[in-house]
Amino acid sequence: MDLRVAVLPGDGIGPEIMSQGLAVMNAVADKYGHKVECREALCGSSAIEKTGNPFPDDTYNICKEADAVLFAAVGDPKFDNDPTAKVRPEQGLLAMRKKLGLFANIRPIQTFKCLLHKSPLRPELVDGADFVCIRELTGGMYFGEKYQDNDKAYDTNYYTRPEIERILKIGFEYARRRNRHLTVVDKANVLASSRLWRQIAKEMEPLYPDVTVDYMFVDNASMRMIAEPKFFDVMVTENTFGDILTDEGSCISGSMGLLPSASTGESTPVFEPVHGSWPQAKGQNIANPLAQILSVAMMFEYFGLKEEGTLIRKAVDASLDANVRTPEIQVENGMEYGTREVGEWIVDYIRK
Ligand code: GGG
Repeated sequence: MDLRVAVLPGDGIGPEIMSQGLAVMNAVADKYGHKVECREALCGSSAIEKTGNPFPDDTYNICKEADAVLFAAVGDPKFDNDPTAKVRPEQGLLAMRKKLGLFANIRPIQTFKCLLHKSPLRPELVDGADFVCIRELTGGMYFGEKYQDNDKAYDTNYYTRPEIERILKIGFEYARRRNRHLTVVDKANVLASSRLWRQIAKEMEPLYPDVTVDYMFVDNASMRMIAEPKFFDVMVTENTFGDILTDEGSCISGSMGLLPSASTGESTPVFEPVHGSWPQAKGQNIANPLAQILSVAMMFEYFGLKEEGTLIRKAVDASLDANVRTPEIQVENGMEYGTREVGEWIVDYIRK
């Protein structure tokens, strides 16, 4: 297969984890005879520095012309303490999602047998937990009308029926491909937007008689994820709730550095780690590249290249089993591997 991939390393640890993601992608492409053509583009803080825009038109065009976007992370603390900053790196990510119409963010919450003890939860609670959070990605508070002055501020959690219907449809269909259990997460006891989500989900239920649906308030869902993560199969929720709940999901897996994601919708799909740019770790070769590498697996799988995805997953499992791990998941007294060394080990495994 011929694939054109737009590569957006972004900020902080982004370029380091991206290098490893690309090395793994190229090793798999070589092994299976695929031709992958990469074009790198700016996004986030580096894009603001060079162009004043966190998602420049050139980057948009490169993404639009590609079959897939491989994205790392954006975010830079220098914007946090600058109240005069008119743009922020994160706006680049939001602009990319909006302009490419990527309304569905698929975030699998995975566990790895050998990392169960790295979860702050009891191992028997997380052992076997395996669910997918489908996060609506182009609506809600992140995109609704905003206002801020010195005395007041607001964000608007705006959703329309078509926006809700299309993401719920993805939730129902995903549940059908898994264990036919869909949890709709909202705050319908308080929020009007959530009440519309719930009403539409109930209207759609008869179309999917084979799917068991339950409705859960987001506060209850966040508790249930910790108390009983194996309850969940597919969870569908709005933009803000999904962002927060999936970080919580990393506690089930054992590290933020393990969660990949795919964002799909109307145009080129984007594959990226759930985590951000961890600026404090920039250049230290300590960031876990596995979320980026697993995002490459999701990319191959998206194009129907199942064996390629499986090989990456097998290599990741093998690296963890061999204790080839970055510091945050290393066993006590184990040798610590850097971002680069973990990536190189996985590439060697794939080339074997
Ligand atoms: N790889 C994801 C990333 O860079 N996240 C930083 C961020 O700003 N996230 C906000 C969001 O995902 O909505």
